[in-house]
Amino acid sequence: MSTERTFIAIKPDGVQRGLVGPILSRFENRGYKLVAIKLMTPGKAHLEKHYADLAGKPFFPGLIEYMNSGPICAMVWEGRDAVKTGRVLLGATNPLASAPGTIRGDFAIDVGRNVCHGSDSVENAEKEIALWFKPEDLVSYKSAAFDWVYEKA
Ligand code: IDP
Ligand code: MG
Repeated sequence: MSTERTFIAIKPDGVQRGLVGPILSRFENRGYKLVAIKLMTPGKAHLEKHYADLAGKPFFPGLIEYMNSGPICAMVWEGRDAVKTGRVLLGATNPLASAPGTIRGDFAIDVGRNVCHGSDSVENAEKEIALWFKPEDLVSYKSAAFDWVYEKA
């Protein structure tokens, strides 16, 4: 386990349904540190790049249309094991298979409206952070809660 950064996004349905605060709180409450946040509508080409691995899937055009349908709240969260634990906080891709207590398990029903995105590996997190943010968007600071969240640095 190590200090990692993960790319988390609140998708257009999450933003429109007023879930920015509740979703963000899950990460804050757990002890992760917010290092970048931006509300944006990046456009089709950017979204196709973000989901390039899924370009061959039958749901790809619908996925791009969904992601392009409104503003997205893009974030970077930092902390121990942030990538894997971020995925646990999100829940399963299909919200019907997500445990209650997870974001998708509490706020979503359809896989095509599953309110949030989270990087699935450290390597992909780095790629996604580079796609969505400029290096100077990532703020460097020590969280006041750090020594209360972690036993050892
Ligand atoms: P993930 O978001 O949990 O990492 P991926 O397999 O990477 O899941 O798929 C990316 C996104 O594509 C999902 O979050 C979901 O919005 C959408 N998606 C995945 N599978 C389906 C499907 O079978 N139908 C419609 N949309 C899907
Ligand atoms: Mg994925």
